[in-house]
Amino acid sequence: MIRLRRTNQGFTLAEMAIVIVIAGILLVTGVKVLTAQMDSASYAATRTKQQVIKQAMITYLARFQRLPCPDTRQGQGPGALAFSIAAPPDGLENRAVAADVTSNCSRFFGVLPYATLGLTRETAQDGWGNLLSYQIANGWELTANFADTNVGSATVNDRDSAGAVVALTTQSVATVISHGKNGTGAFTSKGTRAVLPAAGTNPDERENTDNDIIAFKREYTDDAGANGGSFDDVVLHIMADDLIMPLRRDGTLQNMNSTASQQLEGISQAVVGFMMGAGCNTPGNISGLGVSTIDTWGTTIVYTTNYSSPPAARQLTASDVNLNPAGDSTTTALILTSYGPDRAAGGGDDVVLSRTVGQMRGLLGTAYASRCP
Ligand SMILES: [Ca+2]
Ligand SMILES: [Ca+2]
Ligand SMILES: [Ca+2]
Ligand SMILES: [Ca+2]
Repeated sequence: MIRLRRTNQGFTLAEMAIVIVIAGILLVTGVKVLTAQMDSASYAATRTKQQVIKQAMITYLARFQRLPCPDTRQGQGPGALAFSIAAPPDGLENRAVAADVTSNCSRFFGVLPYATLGLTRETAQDGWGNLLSYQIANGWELTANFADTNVGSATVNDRDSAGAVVALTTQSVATVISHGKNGTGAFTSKGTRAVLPAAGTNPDERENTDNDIIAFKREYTDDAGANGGSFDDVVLHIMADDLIMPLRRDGTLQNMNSTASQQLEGISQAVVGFMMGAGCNTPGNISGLGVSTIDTWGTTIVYTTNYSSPPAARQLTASDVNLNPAGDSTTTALILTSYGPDRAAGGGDDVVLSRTVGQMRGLLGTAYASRCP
């Protein structure tokens, strides 16, 4: 009798071992793939949030002609970086003088002032849940400094293929920094701060955590032996053009000019009103007319009248040599000047309103005939 051969003899130990090894490889590979996918999702989420933040900064600049200072402590008090579990970041900017937007930033570097920018805290958290850091070049925090010709003064460095430091720019305005997957130096919404990157082995990531206007923006590398150390920070640096060009395109800057023109028109009318009640005397200055004399860029508007000097007699009279000619349509009687975005006389951006003697007479109307001497 022929004994049937068993067809299913099971796996030998050797076969089992091979299966386990293969399963192990597949598991490790699978976990690696999954981790890589999660990492890449975290990087993508971080970059998306940085673009949202850039848009919020453009909107903020359009509204206030300045950028916010970093958030360096809870509340709006001035002073050093001081977060704790009892006093975590609040997303509100901190200045040298508490809540005074005409005072400088107390620090160049801190947490992104998300609440001041009108953003949620969630928007200020990178793909790993840490708060984004924020760095701002000196001057951009003050409305009084705003000019559409301004550039920044912050340096953003990279490294070349030989590992030498090369500046991507020395005119960056602001930098929004994610401290990446390792999160070293990042602030948490709880008020804690992750241990700083080691100055010796990770100088470039370390540079992204201190209080100055220098930052590094390099390609990702997990090579600890690379010049400047490994690098996983996600850095968005914002140039003046990134902020100004959208304001040019949407007309915000032109609106500032037309606001200035309207303001000069209003002051001119107030001057005429004053003259009607003052025997056609022009005011000695325009500060007491009940209208604002500070222009849209924060500079005092200059008032000039074309009267014989000394301007003891400010009357629009036939006896005034400068204002004499009846119906004169060329002699200038009144000039109001806004120095424009550059806040300095000239430069091609001044906004000027000028009235001739004839125009002033027209504005005074019958008052000129009846009240002017
Ligand atoms: Ca704050
Ligand atoms: Ca990092
Ligand atoms: Ca730095
Ligand atoms: Ca000017």
